[in-house]
Amino acid sequence: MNKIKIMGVVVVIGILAFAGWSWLSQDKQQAFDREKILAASNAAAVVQLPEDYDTEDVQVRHLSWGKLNYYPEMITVKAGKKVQLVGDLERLQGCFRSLTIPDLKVNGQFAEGKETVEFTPTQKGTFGFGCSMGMGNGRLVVG
Ligand SMILES: [Cu+2]
Repeated sequence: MNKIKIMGVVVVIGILAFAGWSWLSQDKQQAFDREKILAASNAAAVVQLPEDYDTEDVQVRHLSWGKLNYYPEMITVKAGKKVQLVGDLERLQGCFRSLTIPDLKVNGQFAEGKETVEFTPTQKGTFGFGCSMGMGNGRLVVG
């Protein structure tokens, strides 16, 4: 009788230990995956772009893809001068290569061999931009 009780206790302890171990290791695995995802996402957020610059008749600005959104999320230009938006084709993929600024009636497309979208803002203000499907959201500030 005693032997059976002891065996029962041992079996219960064994089951609990196994359940606890698998629960713990699963938790660790998930934590590891989360860290990996976060690290990858942070690495992806580090975007290296050429310097923006202005000449007498054009304002050159660069646009890329950062962390789940366009990068930079805000582009500042002056009214009345042509804007040349240079798309980072390496990071802008799929529909994010289409760029719309609805308020300014800009419907542009970054493509291999034609990586710029040009327009001349005439009115001052802040205008939203995004892809043609309305994903990603940035602001063009015209001063
Ligand atoms: Cu899109």
